Amino acid sequence: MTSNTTNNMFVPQYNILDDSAVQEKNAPVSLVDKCPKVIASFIDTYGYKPDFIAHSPGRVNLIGEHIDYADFSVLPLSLERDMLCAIKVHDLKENNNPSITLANKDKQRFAGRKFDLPLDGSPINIDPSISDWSNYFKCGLYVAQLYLKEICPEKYNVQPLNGMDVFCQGDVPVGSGLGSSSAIICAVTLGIIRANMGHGYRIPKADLLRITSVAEHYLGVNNGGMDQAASIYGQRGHALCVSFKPELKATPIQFPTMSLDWDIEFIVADTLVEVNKYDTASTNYNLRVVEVIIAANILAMHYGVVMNYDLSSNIRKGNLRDFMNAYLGLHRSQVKFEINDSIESRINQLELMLQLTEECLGDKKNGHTADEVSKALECSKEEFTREYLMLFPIRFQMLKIYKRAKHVYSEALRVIKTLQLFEETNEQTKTNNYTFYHQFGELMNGSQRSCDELYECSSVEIDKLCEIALNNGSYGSRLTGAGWGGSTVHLVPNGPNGCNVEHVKNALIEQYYKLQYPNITQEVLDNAIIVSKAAPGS
Ligand code: NG1
Ligand code: MG
Repeated sequence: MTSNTTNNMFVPQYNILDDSAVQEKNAPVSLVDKCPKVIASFIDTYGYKPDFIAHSPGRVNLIGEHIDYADFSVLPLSLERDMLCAIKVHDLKENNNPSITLANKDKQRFAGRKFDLPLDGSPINIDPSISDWSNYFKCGLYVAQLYLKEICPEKYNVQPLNGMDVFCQGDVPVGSGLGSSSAIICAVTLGIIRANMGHGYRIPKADLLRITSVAEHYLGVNNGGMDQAASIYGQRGHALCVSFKPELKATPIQFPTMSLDWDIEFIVADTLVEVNKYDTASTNYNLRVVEVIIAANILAMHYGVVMNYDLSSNIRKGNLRDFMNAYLGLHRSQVKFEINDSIESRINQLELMLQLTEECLGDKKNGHTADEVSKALECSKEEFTREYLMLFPIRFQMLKIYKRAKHVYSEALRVIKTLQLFEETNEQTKTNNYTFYHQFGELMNGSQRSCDELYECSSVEIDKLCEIALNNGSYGSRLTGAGWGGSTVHLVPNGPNGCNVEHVKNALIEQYYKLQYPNITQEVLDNAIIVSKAAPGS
């Protein structure tokens, strides 16, 4: 079938998610383009048409780095890069031996797979020790099946799921911190639910987030749920405020409108330096996690408060958010501001935490030794080692408690100030608010400085990309994701003819990519720079 006929045959309709996406009458431009292609590939592979397409995007974090594991809100955005799964459900009559066939557009990296579904409705087996793309599919399948058992126990506790043929087509770069794994998991989960519950069933987004946020745990990844929240709740023209306490949720916040012929876009530029976040010899994501847990416990000891934390978490120690809540609970009557959820109060709370950090930890700005930490925690070195240093494999010379805590509280404060900026600008209902973007850019730059100087998670390559972008018209430039390599994000105004975006993009190509990687191919370059507005979610 030619792409012309497929073009006419597919009219995207939203009919499974319960809220915003359903109301969106027109499909996003990028999907109008991609859907006919995935349908054509499906037909090429299987010889017949799919029943439907499930879709979920990747994400970039705009501000709020390395604070999700301290339970402070972060501000990601879903990208116009996504995973599409075209699916044909097998005829029920032929379903006495149900199976799933998987094909992927990128056959080279992701070869075809086929597996049977247990006949008695028991869950599929996932082996985290093998690294295969079908494991992500299986994670989606697994949590979808648990959900189906929850809503229709009489059926799904005894019956197998429907068999199906699947064709996956994704353009979220894999392994550069843009949420490719959650894009596939969310798309698959939706697809499985639709394939079994049929066309009329609508899953609430909150349920989809609840079930997918833990899906990667079956592969041994203890992620926090920011990626899935962004993928599911994405909305055109909106960033998302993902918060973790009292529960995981994502609230869309609208970007202020610009004048008619100006628009704002984000450039996401990959350093092309791949990092193994969990490598103890180099970057040490886990060391940061341990340092901020220690910081929370030293603060709690110093100020005589008892932290109240989630016992179900695998780190039963309390974090910097737990310390803040415990401290404010104890000193409610002494603090000079009202404690509530308003932006003003949250700013006051975080400013107070920054003061306490100075007061309690500021005499050791360059770090604590293990002996000094044990003393501050009033425990023996053995106890300290057992309780804190065995949480994850880590190596260190000094524990940079002060710097890490200062980053977390100041970064959480920058997120709140960004929210405040959105709120104030939207209230003014100005249509042409460049001040907003300058101030937002400044906060992004502040985040980058803090990641560099206090959290020490930037790199020469990240710094270079940010410098070039800022010198060529970006309002704000910073690393996104864990850092030490991976991707950067740049806030860029897009004028008539796309002049500024093109200008920044060309500068990055000429001054970074071509110098750093003289033999870079066009294909690698095309994948390294993504220009995207906020895209709709699953
Ligand atoms: P990336 O590098 O985008 O996978 C990681 C963590 C996030 C968050 C950021 C830093 C994983 C799977 N994700 O993101 O939860 O902590 O670093 O803000 O490790
Ligand atoms: Mg991931």
